[in-house]
Order: sequence, then C-alpha cells, then structure tokens
Amino acid sequence: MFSSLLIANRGEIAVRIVRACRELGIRSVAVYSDADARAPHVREADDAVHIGPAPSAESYLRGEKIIAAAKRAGAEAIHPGYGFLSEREWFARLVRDEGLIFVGPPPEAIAAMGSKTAARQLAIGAGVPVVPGTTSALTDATEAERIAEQFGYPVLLKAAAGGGGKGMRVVRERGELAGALDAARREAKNAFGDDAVYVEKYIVGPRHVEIQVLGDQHGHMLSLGERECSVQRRHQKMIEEAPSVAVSPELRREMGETAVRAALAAGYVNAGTCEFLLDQEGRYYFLEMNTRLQVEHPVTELVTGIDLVQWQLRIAAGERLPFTQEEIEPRGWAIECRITSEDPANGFLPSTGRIEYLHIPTGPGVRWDGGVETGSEVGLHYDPMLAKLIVWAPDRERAVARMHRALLELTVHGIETSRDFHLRVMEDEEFRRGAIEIQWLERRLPSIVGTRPPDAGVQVAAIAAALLAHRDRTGRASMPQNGSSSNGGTATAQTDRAPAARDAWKQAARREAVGDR
Ligand code: MV4
Repeated sequence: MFSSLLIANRGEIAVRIVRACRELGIRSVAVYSDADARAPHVREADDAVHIGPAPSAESYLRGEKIIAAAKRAGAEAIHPGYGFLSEREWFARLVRDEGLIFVGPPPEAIAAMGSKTAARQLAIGAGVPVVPGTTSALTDATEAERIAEQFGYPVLLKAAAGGGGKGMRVVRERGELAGALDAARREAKNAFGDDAVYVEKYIVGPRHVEIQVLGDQHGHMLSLGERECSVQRRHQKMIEEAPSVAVSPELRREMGETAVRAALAAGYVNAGTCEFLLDQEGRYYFLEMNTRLQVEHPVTELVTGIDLVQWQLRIAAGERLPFTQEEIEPRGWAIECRITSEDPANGFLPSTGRIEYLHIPTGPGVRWDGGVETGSEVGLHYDPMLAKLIVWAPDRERAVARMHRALLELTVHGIETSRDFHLRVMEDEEFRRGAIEIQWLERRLPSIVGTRPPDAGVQVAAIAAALLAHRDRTGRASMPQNGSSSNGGTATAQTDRAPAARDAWKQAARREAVGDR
C-alpha cells in the first residue's frame, strides 16, 4: 500500500476519502482554492496544498497544479473523487506518466466509455443489450427518418459525445425529425465541441437502475448490485436507494453479469457504474458507464458492507479482491438524500450565504457524508450539494421512516436547502409504494413543493403583510369591532382579544375577500 494520497477534490467526497485514508493508515493530502482555505476537507486531511483562486477552472480543474501539489507534498497516488478531473482521460494519463498512481480506471478504459457511440459498440460486441438504434453518427435527416421508421416513433436523438442528457431530443413523429436533428447538433456542438448525433428508440416510463462494479488489476471483476436512481430532476439525481423494488434476485444476477461483461470488455479496473434503463416490462438496456466513484456509492456500501473507497485504494495499490460473487448479497435497505443549497419552493434556485447553524442527524442507522459545518460560506463557485444523508434499515418501509425521522432532526439555518423537499418525498404515497420512474419527480413536483403549510415564521410574516395591506387599503390599522370604528391605531395580537372581537376580524376579512366594503 502507498503511504500518502492526494485528494483532487473538495467538499463531502474529499472528507469521505480522508476518512478511508485514516482507517487504512494512509497520509491524506488535501488541495484547496482560496474559497476553501477553511473548509472541513482541508482541516480533516493530514496535509493541504493551496492550488489557486476560487473558480475551478483555475484550481480544481488544473491537472498540472494538482500533480505539482502531489509531488510537493510527497503523495504517491491521486484520488480524483467525482466531477472535476475524475473522467478526464488526459488526467489519468498524466498522473501515470508522472510516475504517480491514479485511483481509478486506466485512461484507455475512460476513453473506451467516454464516447457514447463507442460504448454502445463495445457493449453490443460484449453481448450487452442496448436500446435499439444506431451505433454510428447520423449523416442526415433522411437517414434518421429511414432508421426511425424501422423501430417506430417516438425516437430519441442523442449526442455521441454526450451523457447527462445534453443534446438529447425526443421526436414524436416524422415531421419533427429534421428540425430536432438540427437542434440536437447545435446543442451537442456547443456542449461538447462535437456535433455527432445518433438515434435510439425512445423508452417510455423506464427506471434508472445502475450496477456498481468493482474490479482488481488481476482480472477479478465483481458486481455489487443495483442502485435505483429514478428520483431525479433535470438529470440531477436527488434520491437514490439500494436495492431497487423493481429488481428481483434473478434480475440482479443477470444485470450484474451483464455489467461485469461490459466492464471487462472495456479493460476496466477499480470502481465503476453501468447505467441501465429498466422498462415497464422488466427489460433492461445498457446506457453508459460512469468511470468514477459516484455520489450515491454509500447506499451500496450500506447494503453490501463493502467500503468502496477503501477498496478503490487497495485495488490501486495492486491488492486482490478477496470476495467471490456468491458472497455478495444486498442486506436490508439504504436510502440517500442529497442535501443541496437550493430552494425547492423557488424552482430550486441556488441559495448562498453563511451556514449560521447546522445540526446533523444521528441515531440508529444514520450516516452523514458532509463537507460543511456551522460557519461555512456557501457560494456559487461549486456544486450546490452540501452533504448526503444516508440511512439503513432492515426493509424499505423502515428505511423511509428512518429517513423521515433523520430529516426532521436536520436543521440548517442561514441558507435554503432541499431538506423540506426530501421530507415531502418521504411522505409521498407514490414514493412510499416505490412507484417511481425517471419522469416521476418532475410530474409530482407541483404537489411535492406546493402543499406544505408554511412554517411559523412565514405565517407570522404573512399575517403582518395582510395587516399592512389592510391598513394601506382602508387607512385603519386594525379591524372594526362588529363593523364599528377602529381601536385607535395599533394592531393588537389576535390572542389578546375576546372571542366576539375575533369574529369581527373574520367577518371583516370575509367582506373584504368578496369585495363587500
Ligand atoms: C434514454 C431515455 C429513454 N430512451 N434513452 C438521459 C441521460 C442519459 N444518460 C440517457 N438518458 C436517457 N436516455 C432512450 N432510448 C431516457 C433518458 C432519460 C433519463 C435516463 C436516466 C435518468 C434520468 C433520465 C431522465 C430523462 C431521460
């Protein structure tokens, strides 16, 4: 095992990796931008190196600065976390060429899965089911129309260089195809600098189910089961769980074997994830492979008992995986909620400011993977995900109840967060039945964010606003008593009044509401 690791990331995932290092006796080296000088990941690590200004393009995305920091601090290996440099083939190559260990797959495997059309071809070659469609880029609309006729509308246009939903266009009928192709090309060119677009049959109402794989450098590849990730909004996952209500033990074995085949075909090593669509008939289709540790890895850790980050480090050091596939069986249920600095009541608008107070849930079966604390400044330079709240329980029903309880314990003052949104989802009847698919959240969102009674502070503010509005309209500061004149100018708290006076307020409000002055 190497003795020192540099973590090329920030926030909760950097803290997570520091924890794995500490348990393995590895010295951890954090990197940080100007904005993160006092961040928890910096304080928790054994050493830290400043790498530049707040914008990630000048700090966390600068491969050469990260390498220089590793050398300066005497780190032998680099863990990229997720996002930032984690899926950049050139970075994995640079790390290797500089004589350091990249904790992740070989650059060749990142490249093999980086192009979506190449990944499809590779999957087909390995006998992995993919959605019916083309494996090479479309040349023109006529070709697209011909192919679309073959498997029928609706079809989906996708960017070859894409992923994450950019450059995607649903086409419902022939007449829309040419226009949609132009639009998809433009979007793909803008987002990826590559306007290659291909076409697939559009699968209606599927779930997003992904399989975690873990492979060592000696050709031993394992599936660690599925994660259900259908609760997402605009391609941002909000809630993940393991296992999935839609996956039977037989389907799990089959999808697991399929994911292992895809990974081996790519020459994959270390932790990776194969994404699938699972349709309403139980058919599954390989979409793409994420060649990194994922945000939602903890739910897999909790149901398998396998520490994925520790094994990433041990695999990178050349160790062999000591498990057989038969020994891996999910036990119980795990759910993760992403706690973000977004305001669900305001279209998930990013919220910024100082976290004035943070109370972290604890108790049986609760895990908090966080990167902030009381006093942290939340700005706009980085991803809004502050932390992940993860629970484990013996079954799904109890996991949902436990998550609800943990969310009630969570208190964040100073910024808006996704906490109340998650509470509402845990209370949602469809979610509780597991009746979710990729469009579920967006369809359900109005009822999830729209019906919660406002908290006491908001109610007080609403009452005050109503009183002020009343004064502005009538010139009176308070309501008449049974239609008589005001009490002289000060609004008195309603609880100070006699029942008869309260009735007068109600009557006045009703008269005003129906326009009867
Ligand atoms: C699809 C699809 C339906 N049919 N492909 C979205 C991002 C990219 N990873 C692939 N995506 C999809 N591909 C076919 N043929 C629906 C989606 C999709 C989706 C997939 C996973 C999770 C959330 C999603 C939300 C909207 C669309």
